[in-house]
Amino acid sequence: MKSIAKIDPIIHSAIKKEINRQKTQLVMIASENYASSAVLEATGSVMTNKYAEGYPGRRYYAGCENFDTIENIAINRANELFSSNFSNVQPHSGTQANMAAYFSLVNVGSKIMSMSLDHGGHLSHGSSVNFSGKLYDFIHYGVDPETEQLDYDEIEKLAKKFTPDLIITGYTAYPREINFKRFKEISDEVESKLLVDMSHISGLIAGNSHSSPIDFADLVTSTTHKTLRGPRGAMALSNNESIIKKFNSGVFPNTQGGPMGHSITAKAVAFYEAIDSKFSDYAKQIVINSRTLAQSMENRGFKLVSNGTDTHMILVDLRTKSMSGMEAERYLKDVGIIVNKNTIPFDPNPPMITSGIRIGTAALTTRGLVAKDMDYIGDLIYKTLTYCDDNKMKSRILNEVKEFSESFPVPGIDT
Ligand code: DSN
Repeated sequence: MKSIAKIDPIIHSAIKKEINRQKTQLVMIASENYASSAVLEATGSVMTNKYAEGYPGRRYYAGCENFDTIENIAINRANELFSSNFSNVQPHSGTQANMAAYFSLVNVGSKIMSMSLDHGGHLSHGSSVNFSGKLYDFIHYGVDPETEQLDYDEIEKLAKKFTPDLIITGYTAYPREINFKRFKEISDEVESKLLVDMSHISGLIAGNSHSSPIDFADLVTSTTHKTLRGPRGAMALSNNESIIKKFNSGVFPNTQGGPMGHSITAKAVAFYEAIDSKFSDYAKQIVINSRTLAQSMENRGFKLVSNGTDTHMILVDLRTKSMSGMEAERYLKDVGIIVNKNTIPFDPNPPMITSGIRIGTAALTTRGLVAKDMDYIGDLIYKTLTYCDDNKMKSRILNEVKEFSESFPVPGIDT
């Protein structure tokens, strides 16, 4: 960062502090990860300089030949990675990918069925404060109150009653495997389309640690920076040519202008890394780590939503601890363990307070942590939340976390 240091010391100093934070804290936000050095280099490359509205071979600017090469490679690699026929690698974010998805699958005002936000859905799946909730007629399903897992028979009943034009599956705070085949059967039964937003689990799917939605969904959207470990951004996949054509128009010119060349380049690199067989080992380890952390916390008296996990995340129900998610997030942050407060199903607290925390293992798995480390972290979390008024204990844990965290390399900094 020699140039930044020279011309903009204030920003240089802020980035240096962030490097230190990412190295000395335990990053356990379920939607975060550490991109590789190669992905970071691509993100910081000259590809950021180029305008290339349009798609490969059909641009509105001259000089796009290298951009075309890169975007075509990214598209082909996405298809290879997820065994899809068609893909679009231009969406700037998951929400923008979902916006283009709605524009390509249904009409404004159409009926859409999705998981409610407080049961694990996403803002762009019909929240009233998001464009989706304003433009479409959403109805929400949730999880079963007993199992805290999807009840496919209930979802089927609701779908028959509501007859949506589109059903959405794929969540931000649901720790269990999703049965995409069952969703396809339900959507066929009510003659609706099926959209899968696999943002959280796309790395697990790429690494064969979660079943793939591609044979069942009309369209699949995903961010690229979560378990998939690419740059910030998004993508879409489909096996249906007419749907992907509509999606392409839904992205450009409908909702986006110039594509972000640096991000598309970094997506291409990330897909290349995920095609490598080592990525399957990574995905497998994420789930092993998550299950070990779940067990470690259950052994120490914590209640987990759905009593476990099949993915990269666990959701802790803090109601038995008489502590809110907001408080737990703060106590953990004070010792360098970074998680986020999260609503749990049927949460009595509002979203700014919540009764739960969401914890993910994708980022720490990238740094090389394995099962025994997760058991240790479970103990650190237990001690932090149990002795939250004991300042001596807190400062001891803070030092322990720092020393422990620094012993694992950070991509782009140490490797
Ligand atoms: N906000 C992201 C998450 O943390 O799950 C999803 O967009």
